[in-house]
Amino acid sequence: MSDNILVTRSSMPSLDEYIEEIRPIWESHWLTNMGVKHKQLQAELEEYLGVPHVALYTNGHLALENAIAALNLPEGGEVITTPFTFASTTHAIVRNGLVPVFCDVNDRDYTMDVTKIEDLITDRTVAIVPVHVYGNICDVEEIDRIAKKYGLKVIYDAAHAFAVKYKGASTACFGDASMFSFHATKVFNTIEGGAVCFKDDSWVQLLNDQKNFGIHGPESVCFVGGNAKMNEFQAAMGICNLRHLDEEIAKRKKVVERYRERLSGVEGIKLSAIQENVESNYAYFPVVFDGYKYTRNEIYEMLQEQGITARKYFYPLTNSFECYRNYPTAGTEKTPVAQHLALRVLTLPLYADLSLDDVDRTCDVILGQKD
Ligand code: T4K
Repeated sequence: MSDNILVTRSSMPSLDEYIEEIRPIWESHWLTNMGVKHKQLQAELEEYLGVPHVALYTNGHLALENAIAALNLPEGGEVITTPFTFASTTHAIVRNGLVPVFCDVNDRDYTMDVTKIEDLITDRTVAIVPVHVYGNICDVEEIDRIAKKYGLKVIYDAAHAFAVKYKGASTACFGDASMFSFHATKVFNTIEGGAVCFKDDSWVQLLNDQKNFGIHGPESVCFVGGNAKMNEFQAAMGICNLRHLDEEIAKRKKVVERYRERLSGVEGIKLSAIQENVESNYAYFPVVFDGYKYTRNEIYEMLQEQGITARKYFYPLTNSFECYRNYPTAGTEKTPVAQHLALRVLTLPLYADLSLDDVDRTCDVILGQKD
């Protein structure tokens, strides 16, 4: 049993395996700009996810920002999204000159409450950016129906949902595009990294140019692009980690099962619903303390005292951020379910190598069974 328990811990290959993978990079001196490892990882991910196209990025945030930019939406257009997420989702919308309109979430799996979307649509609405929060899958069928009815674009923030399947299909298949984060804290990591998955063939060149300064050929710069390329060392880490991913997810599953065994049915403790037709990646284990003998903040402190780190993902809501104070669409009162959750949720330690003893130690503190 370890002393301190972190909220998560990066999955890594053995050092020998990584060295073997980076040796050709070292020997060739080709470090970035869509080199051999970049192309290899891209092809492996297209096959793993069963999608026609994957574009790789240096991080998930730039992947999302670029995917939204590729839609070429009119400045000031409204984008329906959720505030129960990491800062990145809302920032990616705003940094594209668009206005976030916050939809509440449901209290079963914490994804966008699809019954509230249509009420938020105006003649300025241009897109929906839902979040598969904690790896829980949004109601993709209803979102698709609404998007078609009103002619809206859909980009999924699937940062947490890599390797999740719905009805046998990868989460990468839904909407106009899906973004994954491959950050060190994610189920699958490339140190920092991200991807956009899409079906439209015309986006292949567009996304390539966009993440490489808008350079279209040796003497042609066709638009104002940026720099968001994944480098060769990141790609090599991804190639190694992908080999072990299924095994890592199986280990995470055991951790989650133990948490559920210990915490299910306890009065005042609510666990995220197990979704039908979904193969989970066991990315996060959120617990909502609602009417429990201790408050969320008390539990957080009690765990800290025992050297156990939990996280208040996602508190505060993005619609309460200082930088959005002047937006008429901001304000937590417009998303009461999300606010209720944000004040009560803790995500517990979860990673592939977390021992079941450490899960028990965490649960003992929560249940007040620590002497
Ligand atoms: N959309 C959503 C819904 C997201 O959640 C995120 C990112 C994004 C978009 C954007 O994707 P990226 O641009 O990040 O690819 C973390 C991550 O930095 C962030 O990726 C993630 N979501 C967010 C939910 O959490 P922090 O600040 O909470 O992480 P930090 O540094 O406190 O680390 C937490 C624990 O992880 C540490 O206690 C130990 C472990 N750790 C951390 C690092 C950095 C490792 O084991 N290895 C490491 O290298 O933000």
